Amino acid sequence: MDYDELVSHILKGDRRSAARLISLVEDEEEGYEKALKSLYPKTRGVPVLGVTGAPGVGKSTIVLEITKRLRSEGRRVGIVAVDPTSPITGGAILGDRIRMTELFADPGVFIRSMGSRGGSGGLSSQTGSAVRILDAMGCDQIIVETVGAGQTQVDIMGMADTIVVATMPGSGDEVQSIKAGLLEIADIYVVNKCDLPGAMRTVSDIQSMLDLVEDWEGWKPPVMQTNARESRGIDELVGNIRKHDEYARSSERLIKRKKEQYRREIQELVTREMARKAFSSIEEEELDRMLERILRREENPYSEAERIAARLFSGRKDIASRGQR
Ligand SMILES: Nc1nc2c(ncn2[C@@H]2O[C@H](COP(=O)(O)OP(=O)(O)OP(=O)(O)O)[C@@H](O)[C@H]2O)c(=O)[nH]1
Ligand SMILES: [Mg+2]
Repeated sequence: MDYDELVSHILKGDRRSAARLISLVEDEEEGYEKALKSLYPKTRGVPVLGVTGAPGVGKSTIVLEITKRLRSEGRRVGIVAVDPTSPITGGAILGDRIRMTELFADPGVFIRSMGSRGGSGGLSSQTGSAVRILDAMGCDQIIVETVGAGQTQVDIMGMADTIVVATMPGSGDEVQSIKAGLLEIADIYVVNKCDLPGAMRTVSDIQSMLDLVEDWEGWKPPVMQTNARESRGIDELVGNIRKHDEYARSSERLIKRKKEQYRREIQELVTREMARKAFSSIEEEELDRMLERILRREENPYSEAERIAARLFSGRKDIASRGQR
């Protein structure tokens, strides 16, 4: 893989190369870090919008509508749809594909889906890399859509300048779930599907929840109504997103959030790097003998893990010697 060439194509705005590098990152292909290292200084830190919320509330429809507005201003938009619960990657979460088809023909829009591929679980660092690749490729705005799914989602949202939490009229459970996980991170609340009954009620539920917080330190999240399917309320939403972006760029809150995101990302990378180093120093046969000992109850996984980790720091080459006790 010629990473230098790939990087230079991406910097010229080549979408296919960007897609390729994102795949290499997902597959943890040998040497991909080299490309990311040389891209990082070229990124401009373009605005990142996060849109999150429960399944089916209309996130993709909102993203589609926002994107259409940005496109009418000639801005290039990169969209990353993340579903931490889905193992499907490589650019296709079917639902998003179908709903966003009208954007696929537009060369000024780049859409990518990412899921968790079991195993290493580095979804938030992978999403961070995808965002930077799109930034380096020349996108002026990046939008990350993620389904509400616990900590991973909160982590991923950490890279956004502005976070929209979307919900829809209906059960109070919905508002309850916002309370549980998303209150901390929301900059703007959207009650989508306001054409359905109960929208006002949901708005006032969220409002009264927000009223419990005494000090908003400069930004109290607005609660908005949209009907994304009919493109209503979107201009106001885009207006509030811009307002918040501007506010955020001048506030400590965003810096804190981004530092936290980088910290998690580095943690993920260190963990993976150490595991990789530790395992690459073990011969397959040696590993197999170790696993046999564990199976026979002569050894336990905890002590073996400790020994392997310890070797990283001591520089010792073999662990087999202990087997002969
Ligand atoms: N009535 C009504 N339906 C809407 C509105 N916005 C979106 N929908 C519909 O709601 C369904 C789900 O919309 P999506 O945009 O795919 O929702 P999502 O939150 O991205 O869904 P996931 O990504 O699967 O979690 C689709 O059938 C949309 O057409 C709205 O404002 N009113
Ligand atoms: Mg969606």
